[in-house]
Amino acid sequence: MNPVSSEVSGHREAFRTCPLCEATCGLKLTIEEGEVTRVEGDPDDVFSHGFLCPKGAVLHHLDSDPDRLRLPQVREGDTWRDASWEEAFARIEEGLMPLIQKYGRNAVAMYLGNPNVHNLSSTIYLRPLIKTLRTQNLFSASTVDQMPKHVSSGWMFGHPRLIPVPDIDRTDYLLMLGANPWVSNGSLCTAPDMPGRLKAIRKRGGKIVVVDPRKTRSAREADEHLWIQPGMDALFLLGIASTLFEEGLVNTGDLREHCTGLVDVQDWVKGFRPEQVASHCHMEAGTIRRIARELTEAPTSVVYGRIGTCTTEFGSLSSWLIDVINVLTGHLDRPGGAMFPMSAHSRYRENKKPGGRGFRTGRWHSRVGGHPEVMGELPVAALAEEIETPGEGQVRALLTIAGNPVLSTPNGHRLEKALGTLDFMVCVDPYRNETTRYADVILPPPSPLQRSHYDLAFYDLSIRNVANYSEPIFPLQEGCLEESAILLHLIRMFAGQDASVPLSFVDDFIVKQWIQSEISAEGSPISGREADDILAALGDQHGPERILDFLLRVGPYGDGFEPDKEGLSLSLLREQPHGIDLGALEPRIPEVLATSSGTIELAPPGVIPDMDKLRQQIQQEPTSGLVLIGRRHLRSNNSWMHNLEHLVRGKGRCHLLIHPDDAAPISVETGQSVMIQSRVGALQVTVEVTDDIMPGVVCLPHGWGHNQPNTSMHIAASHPGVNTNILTDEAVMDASSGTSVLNGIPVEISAV
Ligand SMILES: Nc1nc2c(c(=O)[nH]1)N[C@H]1C(S)=C(S)[C@@H](COP(=O)(O)OP(=O)(O)OC[C@H]3O[C@@H](n4cnc5c(=O)[nH]c(N)nc54)[C@H](O)[C@@H]3O)O[C@H]1N2
Ligand SMILES: Nc1nc2c(c(=O)[nH]1)N[C@H]1C(S)=C(S)[C@@H](COP(=O)(O)OP(=O)(O)OC[C@H]3O[C@@H](n4cnc5c(=O)[nH]c(N)nc54)[C@H](O)[C@@H]3O)O[C@H]1N2
Ligand code: SF4
Ligand SMILES: [Mo]
Repeated sequence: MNPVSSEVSGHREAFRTCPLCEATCGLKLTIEEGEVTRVEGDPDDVFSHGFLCPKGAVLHHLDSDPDRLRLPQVREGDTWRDASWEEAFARIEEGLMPLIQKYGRNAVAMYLGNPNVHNLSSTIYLRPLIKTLRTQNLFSASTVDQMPKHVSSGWMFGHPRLIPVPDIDRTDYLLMLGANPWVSNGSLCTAPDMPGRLKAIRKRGGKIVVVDPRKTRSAREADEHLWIQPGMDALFLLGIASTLFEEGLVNTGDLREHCTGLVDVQDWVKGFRPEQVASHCHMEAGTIRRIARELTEAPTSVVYGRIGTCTTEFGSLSSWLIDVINVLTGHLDRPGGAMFPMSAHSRYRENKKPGGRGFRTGRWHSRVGGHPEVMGELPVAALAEEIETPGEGQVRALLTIAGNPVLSTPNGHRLEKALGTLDFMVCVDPYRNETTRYADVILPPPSPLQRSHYDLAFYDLSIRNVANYSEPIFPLQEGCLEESAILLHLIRMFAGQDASVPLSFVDDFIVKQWIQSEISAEGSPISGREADDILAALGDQHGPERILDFLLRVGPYGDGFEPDKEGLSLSLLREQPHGIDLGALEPRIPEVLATSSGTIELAPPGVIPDMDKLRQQIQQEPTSGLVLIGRRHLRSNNSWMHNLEHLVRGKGRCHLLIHPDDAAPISVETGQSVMIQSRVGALQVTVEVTDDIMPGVVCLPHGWGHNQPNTSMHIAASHPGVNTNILTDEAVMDASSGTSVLNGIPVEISAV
């Protein structure tokens, strides 16, 4: 299908931020005769300076993919048909509202997937949707990803979104655990052109050390690669922290006056000397000590950990230790260390005193497993049991938005079975895939080229303060709905309003709530002003643009709605298609701290149970046996981009990496198949024998397994691969955050 363009003929260039991953690269699109004919990196983008990866280069293929749904789909038995939006919403109302009336709001669960955080409409309208649905059964991809980092940030800094990012452009020493930014392009560290920025560290005489059970591209490009037993980062980090105290290397500098709990930390880490932890990590004690010293000897240094440290049993503990070490070396909140961004849309308060309400979890618990709520969410690993288990509060319906939990969450088989038993399921998704094939109704959002973009999520995790707004490349195709409008329909329905209430009324209500909360906030630039005046100043804008404009104008660089003040606004951003660079990160402690004490709370009680567990674990022999970890590929993006021919063609990639020492006993060679079995599942997969993986570890990527009936992704189906999350175990998680253990899964392998 040809994209509709505002230009019927001729040639034009357009610029937009790539919404696919956290790197936020600027893209330059060439449009001829109403079609995108080329996507390049935008050389003038203030942040990415022309960088792009193979996924960004085919962004337009998502737009033209014939399998991408353009119209709502309703299911009749095992077949699907197009439906009008009116019919689709009516069917949803008939399906969901009686369940809510009969069983209460918790009967409807919601799962929010990863692309939501790359979408302006979702980052704005999901919050009111969550508020109006008011279910305790809220799940998201966060609990198969970064939730441990939210928890440790909540504990230490008082707010789960206060995540310090490694200042990689200025650091002299980067200790990187469980991340492969050469391939992932960075995560919880928004920095387009990660490869270039990492190379620059070494070029200026700095050092990079990578800790990973696999010799990844990032490990190869580093000065040093250290193998680690999967799941044991917490012990390695405890070894470093104990060395810093023992060898008198702790130097918190002028952070000292803003920290509490230092003495407790010293006491807690004592029992984890490198000599006590090394064998469990598969490291040398001397190496751990040396790394600890190097972190303090370098003029600036930073420890950065990502998904390999989060999706393990001690994810929150590891995330906490990473920032503890950054404090102990005196590099938290300092250039070249780990710093807090100040995005253009952040809620900055003039003269704010440090401190706030602090961070709490466990305001409710999951019904079956008793898991504590974290940031309003329950662990997605518990979704299946909440659907399966009868009784009051049972989940009977599911709304997924931009998620594919069948492929991306543990024990996919169990979840699939559970989805098949639901009374009703709705998916907001552009594809009929492994998850959405269970839906009664699928509501498709427009393609990325038909929507605007501003990265509300990732400019808060960015290594520079940057703002960039992208206009849609093409107008909305006829018959399509903006994703914001889809969400507003759902909000209106859950708020108990019928179609006689215009969506614009619901939208006005939402923007007025934003305005009201800002007006009543102390230190806000519009504190005490009249709501109607602010609303009037926003003019005739609507939808996400109006709210974005509002956020920018009351933000730290905004005009504060002062007629004579110069400052950021959406209209100003619209004039800058290559973005605006707002500068390098600056120290923000103590103003930024939101703990109840107003300090960095270094010794949160939440870490104690896991420390006790580890203390016992190191008394015993290290466990042996094969464990499974994951990996990513540059041409892949979780589960959903395998329908683009350019990204999947060539040699298959969904194979199991195995060390020669582990392949020999079962006599398998590269290209042969093995059975791999875990507690929860088994599958057959082709192996690649390589010493890029540690002995005792095997590695399989996630996001594959596309050969399912009743899906409609033809290219993906012809490159199916296998679903590694058939093997991952829903019963094991990081208890503090509810995050699944996706790395370090015990498995057995046999030849077939
Ligand atoms: N090309 C591409 N880019 C992506 C994505 C994608 O699918 N493809 N996904 C995006 C998303 S959603 C995210 S969250 C980010 C993730 O970004 P990253 O965190 O950089 O993700 P990975 O590339 O999976 O790197 C994780 C590394 O952890 C290692 N590892 C596994 N277990 C352990 C362990 O116990 N300890 C240590 N130290 N290391 C371990 C793995 O071998 C792997 O090299 O990437 C984003 N970018
Ligand atoms: N074993 C293992 N499992 C993992 C991981 C791992 O490292 N190992 N990584 C985990 C991580 S970090 C993540 S983030 C999760 C991802 O988990 P999910 O978010 O559940 O899965 P995705 O594959 O990102 O699927 C995204 C879905 O959103 C749809 N979509 C794409 N764009 C849009 C849009 O604009 N609007 C809407 N409404 N829908 C859209 C796609 O069609 C797809 O169905 O997977 C996790 N699973
Ligand atoms: S690195 Fe990420 S943001 Fe940049 S082009 Fe690739 S997918 Fe897009
Ligand atoms: Mo993720």
